[in-house]
Amino acid sequence: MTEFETILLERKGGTDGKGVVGWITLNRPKALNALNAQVLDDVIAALDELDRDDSIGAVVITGSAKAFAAGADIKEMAPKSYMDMFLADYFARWDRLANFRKPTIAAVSGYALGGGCELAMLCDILIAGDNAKFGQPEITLGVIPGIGGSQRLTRAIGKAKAMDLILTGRMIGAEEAERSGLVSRVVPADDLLDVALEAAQTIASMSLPVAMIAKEAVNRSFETTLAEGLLFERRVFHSLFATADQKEGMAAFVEKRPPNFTNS
Ligand code: CO8
Repeated sequence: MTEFETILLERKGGTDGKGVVGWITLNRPKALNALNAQVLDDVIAALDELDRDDSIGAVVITGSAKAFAAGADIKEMAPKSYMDMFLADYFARWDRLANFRKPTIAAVSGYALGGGCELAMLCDILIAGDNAKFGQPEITLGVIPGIGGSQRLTRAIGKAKAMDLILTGRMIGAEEAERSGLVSRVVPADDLLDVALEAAQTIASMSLPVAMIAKEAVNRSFETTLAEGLLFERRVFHSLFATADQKEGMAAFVEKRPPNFTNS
C-alpha cells in the first residue's frame, strides 16, 4: 500500500475466511494528530486507493492512544484571512469521507476534539475506548465547528446536548458520549483496536454491494421524509432479489452453512 507523510495505510484481516479491512492510522503524534491540509490530502488519497481495491470491504480510521485527533490544525489556520478560507473552500474536501461508499468505523482513543470529533462523526460507526474525550471547543478559539459539527452532532445527540457542547466547549467522556448516542460502543481502551478490527472484518465478510446499499439506506434517513425513506428502502430491498448474494445468503441459511458471498 502507498506510504504517506501523515498517515499509515495498512491492510488487515482477510484470514480464516474473514473480510479484508483498510486501516488508516492518523500519524502526527507531535501535534496530537491535528488535521492540516497534508492530513486531508493523505486521507483522501488513501480512501481513493481503498475504494479502487475490490478486496477491501470496510475501513477503520484511528489515531494514537492519546489522541484520535485534537482538531483542525490551529497553527495552520491562525493566520488565514477570510478570502484564504473562502477561496480554498477550506476543509470542504472532507466530504470525500462522508460520501465514501464502503462502510467506515472510527476507533477513538483519547482526544477527539473539534475537527477530530467531526472526523469521527463522518464515519458510519463510532467505537470509543473508555479513555475517549469528545468536544467541539471551537468557540474557545473564537470560531464555530466547520466540518459539520453543528449539523451532525445535533442530529446525533439532539439540540440540548449539542448546544451545551458547542456553546460551552466542554469535553465529554466516552460514557456520556455513548449515553448521548454519539458512540455505538465503549470498550476498554486496551481492547479498542481489536474490537474495531473484529467489527470491520465482520462487515467486510458480508456482500460488499449489500453493505454499501445498507449504508446508503441509513444515510437517506438524514436527507428525506419518512415516507420517501421507507419507499426508498422497500424498492432497494426488492432490487436485492436480483442479486446472487441474496440467493446465496438465503440458501446458506436454509442449508445451515455459512454463506459464500461473491459480491454479485
Ligand atoms: N492544532 C495544532 N496543534 C495542536 C492542536 C491543534 N488542534 N492540538 C494540540 N496541538 C499541539 C500543541 O500545540 C502541542 O504542540 P507543541 O508541543 O509544539 O507546543 C502538542 O500538540 C501537544 O499538545 P499539548 O501540549 O496542548 O497537550 P496537552 O496534553 O497539554 O493538551 C489538549 C491536550 C487538551 C487536546 C490540547 O492540546 C488542546 O486543547 N488542543 C486544541 C483542541 C482544540 O481546540 N481543537 C479544536 C481546533 S479548531 C477546529 O477543529 C475547527 C474545525 C473546523 C475547521 C473547518 C474550517 C472550515
